[in-house]
Amino acid sequence: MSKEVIKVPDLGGAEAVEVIEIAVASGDSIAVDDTLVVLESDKASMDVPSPKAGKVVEVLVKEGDSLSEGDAILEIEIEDASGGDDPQTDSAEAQVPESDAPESDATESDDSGSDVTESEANVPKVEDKTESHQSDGSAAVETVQVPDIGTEDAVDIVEVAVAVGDHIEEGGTLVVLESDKSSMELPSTFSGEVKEILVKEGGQVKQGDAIAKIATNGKKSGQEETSATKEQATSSDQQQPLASSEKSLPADEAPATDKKPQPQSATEVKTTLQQTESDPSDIYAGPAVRQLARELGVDLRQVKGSGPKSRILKEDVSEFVKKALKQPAAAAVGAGIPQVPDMDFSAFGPVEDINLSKIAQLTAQNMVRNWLNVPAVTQFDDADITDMEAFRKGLKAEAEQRGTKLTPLPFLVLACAKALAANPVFNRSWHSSGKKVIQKHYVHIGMAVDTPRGLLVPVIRDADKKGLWELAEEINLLSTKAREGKLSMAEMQGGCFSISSLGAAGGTGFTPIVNSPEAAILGVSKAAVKPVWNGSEFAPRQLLPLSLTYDHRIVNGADAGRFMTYLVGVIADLRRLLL
Ligand code: CAO
Repeated sequence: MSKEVIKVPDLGGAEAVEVIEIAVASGDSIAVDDTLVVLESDKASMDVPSPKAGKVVEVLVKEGDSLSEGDAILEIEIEDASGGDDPQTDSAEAQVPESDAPESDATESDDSGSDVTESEANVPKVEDKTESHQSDGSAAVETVQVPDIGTEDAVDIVEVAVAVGDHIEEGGTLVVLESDKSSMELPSTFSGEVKEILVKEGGQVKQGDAIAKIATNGKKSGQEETSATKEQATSSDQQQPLASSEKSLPADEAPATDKKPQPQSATEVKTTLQQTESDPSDIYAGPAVRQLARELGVDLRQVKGSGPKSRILKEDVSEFVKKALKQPAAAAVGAGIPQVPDMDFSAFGPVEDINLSKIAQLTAQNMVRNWLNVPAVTQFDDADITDMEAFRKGLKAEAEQRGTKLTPLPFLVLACAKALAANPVFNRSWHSSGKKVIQKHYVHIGMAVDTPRGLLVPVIRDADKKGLWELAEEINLLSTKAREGKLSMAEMQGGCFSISSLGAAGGTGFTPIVNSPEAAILGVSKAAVKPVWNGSEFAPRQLLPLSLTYDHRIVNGADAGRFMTYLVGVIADLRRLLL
């Protein structure tokens, strides 16, 4: 058991780099390569990994401290000296893990003469990796490639910062890359017009991969360089890796004396954090925070940073998640919409809490979802059901013989099924891509059933192929099952269109909410006998108020007019169902 002090590794000459995050606490057990602290300059952030496994005795720095190479970070107690890198020393410098360093570095040493481990944390410089198709001063198309980013592993492309046709200046950001430990902007090595983007957001790239083609005005970046400089830049011993971008700071952080001669071209890769004050959509967060956000599925653009310069801290991400989890499920559907505050109604009189059933909670969520997602329009009309009612009443005795109940509803289901078949636009569903709708070639009709536990919508399959008796029996069966809580999930799925019949309850009209992803819903109100002008006189007719709410993304007003006209037509004259 021995104690060691872990120190800041070679920062490529950078000094006074801020501690933005302390990833461990006294008493923590840590493994080799676990992040101890995150350092950040104005251009880069880096995790400092532990070179030793053991138990943290004391953290010797605090957030906001400025550190330079060799400064003590923490004291660690090592159980087994053999577990460390160098049991001979009483202190250990945090190092870049072997796996992060390109093999070619294994035999190199940096300016300071320190060994490979230190050189790995070196100034990020890369050779010019671009390919010129033409270099005679006329227009040329250059391919920008991923430079040495200090790892042979593929890294994620989290942002493509340009579009085809954009003009980009040399040094302007082309893409933002992110590994599990750092993020870096990859600058263009040319000025010119972006001709082609060869990568996409969400993809991955490795050193040498082509990123984009830039049409330059013939002047290749670094063309002014002497050939000697160029040679130097491309020679193997100049291939200073991006020093494992996770571990190094940009060259301009290092004192001039520490820098190796570099070509004057834009071959320097700046491992800048995505931070520009001019663009508030940029995310200002360190790699550890980004990783946490990725793990939790948090969109960092929605998180308010509480750190210096509004940097997003781990606590901000945790707080964001906690808040999101506390939101009532229904409210979460309308995220971003101001909440109606809960009130203490007891201040105004006696109150009681009534817990909602699962069905009622789910219905509330679906209603909010559909209300917020569907641009809905409701169209009204009255169907003349005088003849239909006469016919229905004439069938009453037969219905009783059959042991069933024949209400207006089976007629309406059949009429809607036929109207749907005749107006297929109503049998479509919106696709979330916003680029297509889905046409259904079956006609399943849902019917809203009021049950003691809440609203349920069983579905009558292939309603257009069924006769009145069959429909009446199915409606009775499904509504009984709904009220008794015996509906299966399958019996509530697959609807193309819904009917909400409040006729028995009363009312002259209402605007039902579309049961999305269906395109429309028919509201049925209470039938009433009213005087209707027949051309020569007012005659008493039984009118059924109908309200058709439709998703205006799928259905146009003219479509709705045609549907309604067809519907009231077949209801008024059932013989039309035969046509
Ligand atoms: N106008 C006048 N009377 C009507 C009518 C209308 N539009 N619709 C039905 N009636 C009559 C029926 O004919 C029946 O009377 P008779 O027995 O004398 O024939 C009586 O009202 C009761 O009908 P019912 O409600 O038992 O049967 P139904 O087939 O009309 O409806 C069902 C079945 C399951 C749809 C219904 O019971 C129900 O639950 N409706 C509520 C739907 C709902 O809650 N919608 C709101 C959804 S959220 O917007």
